[in-house]
This record gives sequence, structure tokens and C-alpha cells, in this order.
Amino acid sequence: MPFYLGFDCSTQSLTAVVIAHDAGRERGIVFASSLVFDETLPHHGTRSGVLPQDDPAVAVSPPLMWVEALDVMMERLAGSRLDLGRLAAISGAAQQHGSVYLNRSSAGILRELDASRPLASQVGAALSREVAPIWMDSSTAAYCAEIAEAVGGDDEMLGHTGSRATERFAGPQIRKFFRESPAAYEATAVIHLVSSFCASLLAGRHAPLDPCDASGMNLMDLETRRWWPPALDRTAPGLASRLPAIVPSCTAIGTLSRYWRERYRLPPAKVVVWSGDNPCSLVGVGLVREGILGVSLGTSDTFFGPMREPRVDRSGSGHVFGAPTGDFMGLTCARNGSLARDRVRREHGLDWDGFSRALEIGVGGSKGRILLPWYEPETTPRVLTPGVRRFGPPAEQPEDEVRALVEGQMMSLMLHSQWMGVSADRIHATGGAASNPQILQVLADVSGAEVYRLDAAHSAALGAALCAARADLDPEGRIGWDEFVSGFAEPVDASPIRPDPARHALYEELLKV
Ligand code: ADP
Ligand code: XUL
Repeated sequence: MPFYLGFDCSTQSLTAVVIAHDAGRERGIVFASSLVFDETLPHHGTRSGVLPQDDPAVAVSPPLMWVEALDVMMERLAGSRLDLGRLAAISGAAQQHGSVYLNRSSAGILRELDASRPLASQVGAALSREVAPIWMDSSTAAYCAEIAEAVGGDDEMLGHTGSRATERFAGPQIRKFFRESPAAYEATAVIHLVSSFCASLLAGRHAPLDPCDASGMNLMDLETRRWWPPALDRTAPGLASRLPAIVPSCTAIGTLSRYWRERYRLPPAKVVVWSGDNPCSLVGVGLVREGILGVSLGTSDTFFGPMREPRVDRSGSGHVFGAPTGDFMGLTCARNGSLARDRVRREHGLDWDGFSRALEIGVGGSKGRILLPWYEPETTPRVLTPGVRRFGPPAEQPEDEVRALVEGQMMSLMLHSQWMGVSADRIHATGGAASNPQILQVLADVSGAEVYRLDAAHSAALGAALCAARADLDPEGRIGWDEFVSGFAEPVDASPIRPDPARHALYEELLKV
């Protein structure tokens, strides 16, 4: 049976998942491994995957860290007991919105990668910018305003691209780079997202984007799934020639380049277009048609669901992206997710067990306390001036603070997802914090929905592996997605975490606050 490899190059870590899939009944995960950037590659100097900055609005990461991580992970795979001769196709998911800038020699460098030398030692010469602005960056508000005005207003931008001009999206980031570093922009030949950058490393040539990730740039027309010329023209001169092509999700774009085949004795597997982590998670948690919603409690907290037709968020904080199934997805993303929980946990000297116990002891509704943990500028709702906001009486015990925090996060996610217009009675939860049943109980109580936990660590990488399999086994899309993902994207526990009706009623009241 063939193997399919899916990566997830996220903010804090790189994950690889290999599945066995032959479109029949025999299927399963045969390998999974993660590396945390700060721990495995400390010489890049990142904290939680991001380079420390004085300005809280700026968030950048070193692309060479992702390059090196791919090399380390392939070495791990090659050293595993897997029969990699069966590897038929590879795809990946990556944190969305981050942009990588390459110079004119990059095409030649990618083509000629030398298998006897580490990848990062060769790819450095292909970059026209040492750092990549990532999704946590909120430094482009002025450029968002310029672009929105030039295309005819935020509604116009929203109607065409699925999002109003958004600080972390690649378009405004590209405008900032063009305006503040014109010479470096001039020296840039190709601008990738993290997804297409990683795919290029595998294929040994500049890889295209898929519509799901391209819709996180404020540059693509959602309806046509092509670049939208008015946005391109108003973002930066000569941008059209610097962007990759857009090809349908789950399509093969090349074969594994000589570098990987010689260095790790891998077969000439198909390289399949990569996508964003959220679109891949959609598939990885089994949300292939409307009706169920997903929550990913990773570095960011995101709430998402499939949509047949794009319904945009007129209030401006939600997004519509393409979905790997060819439909659409709605998404709300809160930046102060796991890192905020981590921070409150540490401030009270708790480990995760202690944090969970605090949630258990604390009173539902926290006696009217709400904590909105905007330690960093927040994406949803849009808050450019960071700072924690508190409502209700001051906390007396650590558990008051912990409950007020998690409740505040979950209520905010629900409130700012109402625009999707879907009432969920079932939520699939994933991401690092989904391993915590007490956090999921708060989610169930706030939303009133049954919460099913999915394999916490691997949903995006699994979704990517499923896209790789789809490209190889069923490129025409004859098999329904439900059937294609069944057996993989299944809840970990047979029974869900159920909402408590009394607490749900309490949160309905608190939501008004
Ligand atoms: P990403 O993919 O965005 O890098 P992950 O989905 O891997 O992030 O989630 C990582 C986060 O999971 C960590 O920042 C940590 O705060 C959180 N986490 C890990 N274990 C627990 C736990 N038991 N309870 C709550 N949060 C947890
Ligand atoms: C979504 C978003 C984040 C990143 C990081 O819009 O910014 O979820 O994809 O994982």
C-alpha cells in the first residue's frame, strides 16, 4: 500500500505525518514526529518560533529555520523503519500569511541543490530578505488603509478577497516591504507564502500556491481563484510578476528533487501543492461539508467551518478562505490563544495539571469576571494597542484568573464567529490545548455544542497527507471527501464533552457584557 507524507510547518514546530492509504479499507497513520524550533534549532534565536523584537507590533521568523527543520525531519524519516520506497506523494500545511522573499538567483539555486551539503547552507543565498513577516505581525495598519482606499474601500476588498485589508495578510506586508525597503523589494524576484516556499524546497523549483492559502493575502479574487489585478496594482509595482501561480488544491506540481533523493535515498515521489494550516486542519478534523465546526487551540485559537458559498463578515474581523475540497471556509482567528494561557499559567506557578485543576475548582461564570488576554496586539477583535482587559470583581485566587481567562477566550471566539451564520451542535477540537479536557468543557459550556477531541497534535499535517493521497489516488475527485477521510479524522474518544445547560445559560448572559 502506498505511503503519503504530510508536513505542518507551524509557528512553533514542524510536524511530519505519514499515512498508508489505498482508497480502500486499509488505512492508518504509520509515522508521526514533531520538532520544536526553539529546542531543536536554538541557534536561530527564536522564542516560540518568533524572533524577539522591541516593537510588539512586529513579528518575524527566520526562513532558514524552516529550511533546516525540513532537513532534520527528512533525516529522521530516512532513519525510521518505514519502507520509504512506498512513498508516493508529499504535501504540507504551513502557518498562513507569512511571506518569504527570494532573489533572482533563487530559481538556479533551487534547481542545483547539492545533496552533499545541508540545505540551509545553500538556500541562504537565494533570499532577498533575511526574515519573513508572519501572521502575528500587526505593524501594517497604515498600509492596510492605503490599499483599502485605493481599491475602493474595505467593502470592495472584503467582497473580492473574503477579508478586509488585514495587518497580518501578505499583501499589506508586501506593501510595507516595498515602501520601507525599496531596494530590497527591487531585488526580489519571487514572493512566496511559507507553504509555497517549503514546497519549492521539495520540488527544486518555484512552486505554486493553492487558492486556500492564496486567499490569506488580500490579493486573490475568491470567486475566480485568480490574482485580483486591482489589489496587485495597489499593493506594490511589478507584483504580478513576483507572485507564484495559483493551482487547485491537492494537485501534483512536480517530483521530489535530486537533493532529497540522493541525500536521504527517497523515491521520486510526487510533490503536491502545499496549503495553509487552517485549510488543512479542516480536512484533518473531518469537516468536509457544512454542519460541524472546528476549533484549533494552537498558538492561535481559531474557529472555522466549511461553507458552500462564501458569506463574508461585514463587521470585518472574520475571513473567508478557499477549502481544499474546492468549497470555502469561514475562519475567526484570535492571536492571544495558547501563549496567553501559557502566560497566565506561569504567572501563577502552575503546570498544566494545576491549570486544569484551577479550571475545575473555579466557579462557572467566574462570578461575573471576564479576562480578555490581549497581551499582544489582537487580531479578533482587532486591537492594535495591547493590554489585558478585565471586567467584574478583582480575582481573589489563581483559579478565578484561570477561569476568567479561558471563559473570556471562548466567549470571544463564539461572539466573533456568529457572522458565519452556522449554529453548531457539534464541534471538533484540535491543536495543542485540545488535549486539555477542562478547557474543552468550557468550550462546550460556552457554545452549547458537544465537543469531540481530535488527535491534538497532528490535524494540519494529517490534512496535508490526505491531500497528497488525494492527488495521487483520485486526482479526478471521483471518491467523495467523506469517504476519502473516513478512518482518519475520527474523534479520539467515543463520547463527546457535553455542555452543562445551566452554565450555558449563564454564558449567554455574560456574552452580552
Ligand atoms: P502550533 O501548531 O500553533 O505551533 P500547537 O497546536 O502545537 O501549536 O499547540 C502548542 C500549544 O499547546 C503550546 O503553546 C501550549 O500552550 C499548548 N498546550 C500543550 N499542552 C497543553 C495542555 N495540557 N493544556 C493546555 N494547553 C496545552
Ligand atoms: C489564520 C492565522 C493563524 C495562522 C497560524 O488566519 O493567522 O491561524 O495560520 O497558524
